[in-house]
Order: sequence, then C-alpha cells, then structure tokens
Amino acid sequence: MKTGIIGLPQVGKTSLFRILTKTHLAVSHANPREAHVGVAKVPDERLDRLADLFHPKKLTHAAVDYVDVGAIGEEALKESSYLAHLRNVDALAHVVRAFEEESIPHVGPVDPVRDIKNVEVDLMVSDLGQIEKRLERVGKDLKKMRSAELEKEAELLERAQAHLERERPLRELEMTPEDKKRFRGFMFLSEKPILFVLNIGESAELGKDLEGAIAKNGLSDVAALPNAGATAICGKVEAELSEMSDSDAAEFLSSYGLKESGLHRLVRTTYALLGLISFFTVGEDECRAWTIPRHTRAVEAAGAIHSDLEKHFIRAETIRWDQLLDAGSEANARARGILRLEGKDYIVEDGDVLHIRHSG
Ligand SMILES: Nc1nc2c(ncn2[C@@H]2O[C@H](COP(=O)(O)OP(=O)(O)OP(=O)(O)O)[C@@H](O)[C@H]2O)c(=O)[nH]1
Ligand SMILES: [Mg+2]
Repeated sequence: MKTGIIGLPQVGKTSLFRILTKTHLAVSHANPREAHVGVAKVPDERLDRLADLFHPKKLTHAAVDYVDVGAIGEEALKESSYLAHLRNVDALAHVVRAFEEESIPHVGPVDPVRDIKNVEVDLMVSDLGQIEKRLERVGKDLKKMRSAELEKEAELLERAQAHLERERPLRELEMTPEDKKRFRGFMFLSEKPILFVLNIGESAELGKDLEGAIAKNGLSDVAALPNAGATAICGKVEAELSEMSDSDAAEFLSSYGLKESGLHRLVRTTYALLGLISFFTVGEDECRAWTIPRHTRAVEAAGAIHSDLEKHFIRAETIRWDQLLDAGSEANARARGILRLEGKDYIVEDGDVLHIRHSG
C-alpha cells in the first residue's frame, strides 16, 4: 500500500516525507521530479503495550509506504514518468500550505481552499483526458461489433465524464463493485482516497491551533466528502521532534499542549483512509502488527503472515488485545475461557491477537 505525497510547489512535501520516513535525502537532486520512496512505521500503542507484557526480542510495527512525487501542476501531469508514479499509489496525501513565511514563495496569499481546488482540478482534467481518449476508442470498436461489456464500460465512462465536468472528483462517484473493477486499470487520479494535510505555522498554543485548524481554514466540508479526510500538522515542529529522543519529545509535546505528535495522527489517518486494519501476533520472539484490509477472513489474514499458514489453516485462536492484557497471558486467557477458537470465515477485527493453528 502506497501513499503519494502531492501538493503545489514549496508547501513542505519533501520535509513531510523526510520526517515521516526518517530518510536523510541528499540535499541537491539532479532531477527535482525524481520520486522518493520510503517507509513509515505505523505507531500503535496497543502493540507497544503488548510488547511490555511479552518482552519480545523483536518488535515489528505495521508500515505504510510514502512516495514524494514532486510538485503537482498542469505541466507535471503531462510528464509520463510523473503520472506513472502518481497512478501507482493507492491514496494521496495532499500537503496544503497554511503557514506564513515571507521568504518561501507561494502563488498569491496563503489560501488552502483555493489551493485544494486548483490541485483537484488538475487531477480531474488529467482523468477527463484519459476518459475522452478511451471513449473514442470504445465508440469505434462498438461501431465494428456489438459488445455488452463495452457498452457497459461506455456508459460508466460517460457517467464519469459528466461527473468530472461538474467538477466533482471520481472518488465521489457512486460505483458498484463491477464498476470499480472496470475502472481499476485506468488508475484515475481523482478516484484515489485523499487526505488533506494542512501544514500550519508554529504558535504558542499549538495543541489548540492544530485542533481548530481544519475548521478555521474552511476545510471541514472537503474533509467530510466520501473517501476524503483532513488532518493538520506543523511541519516545523515535527521536524524538530523527529530529531529528539522519546522522552525529550514527550516533554516538548506537552510544552505545546499536545498529547501526541501530529505525524502519528497523520500516519494513522492514512492507514484508516486506505481501509486497513491491524491484527497482532505475540510471543517472546516477536510481537508484530500485520496489515490487512477491513473485512478480511481469518484464513486470508493467516496468509498475510505466511502462505503456508493459509494453506494448512485449521483454527485461529483469537482474543482482543486489551482482553489479553487484562488476562496477563494466553494461558490465563484460555483458563478464563476468553480465548476464542475461530474458523476460516471469521472476519478479523482491528486489534485482534491471533494465533494460527495449522497442519503444515
Ligand atoms: N515556516 C515553515 N517553513 C516550512 C515548513 N515546511 C517546510 N518549510 C520550508 O519550505 C521550503 C520548502 O519545503 P519542501 O519540503 O522542500 O517543500 P516541497 O513541497 O517539497 O517543495 P517542492 O518539492 O520544491 O515543490 C523549505 O525551505 C522548508 O524549510 C513549515 O511548516 N513552516
Ligand atoms: Mg520537494
């Protein structure tokens, strides 16, 4: 699962990418359009608390991949390598500038609503171009030969076209699972789930300001649309935080009236927007979070760990993470009868601890 970081020039995309993935990028790049790819750990207090119980040799968090694709714009969207990077991501994090800084140029005054609108239009125009080309092709083919599937595709494309012409992104278009399948190969940009990341300036009451930032900058409406979300960070403070030890960071956060780093919230929100959840495996060797899509069956969750576990799946010993913490050990949980034996079709829930029994 990959999330593409997009946004207008100089809004803080690369800074955000750096602190998210803790990658130290070379300062100068031969090609500013070159995409950076990195992995961010998904912070999870539940897993940390399980690790406190098991003291494992290894602790493995879930991860989300981020791609810093470079500044977006009409020109960039005409470049095939830029487009290819962008098409290949599963979700977008759109960094929007809300910080004031004379020395860093921006198109006109700081105006997040306008910037979002402009980037959305760029995404939609790119999709429209693709749809028009495809409709032309399908129209020609239909003249040569009738095909029920092609007719359905044309119908869907026309519906999408009308939707885009009303300046609505495809992520808001109602689609059946079959429609979604028909669209999969196109990898439309405005169809991808999007998280608006408001990059705000430093302030004395950052905790309060971060909380109020979405509403204050007029983003409550866009954040509530289907397949969209919004979160605020202060890039400058996050950059400082990322250089600190955990205890220094905690002190620093509380001095700003913050409970957690905005970055943590951002990663978690991305995870949710992608429709992902975590289940855990625990033990003295390793405590680990595994990533699965919501509504995954136990047998496929086992497959996320290892394909053999899926093939030879018998049962999943299952318990909610907090119930396991309560019980103090798996043996206690079993004795109390709160360890469940679930079959193949059990739908795994966020925060389940699984122990896969298998015949392999
Ligand atoms: N004051 C302030 N400056 C920031 C913040 N985030 C980034 N900057 C500065 O803005 C400039 C651009 O930051 P980048 O992270 O390179 O922005 P970008 O969006 O990757 O820029 P391009 O890739 O060139 O489009 C740098 O000088 C950063 O130091 C912030 O939160 N506050
Ligand atoms: Mg950059």
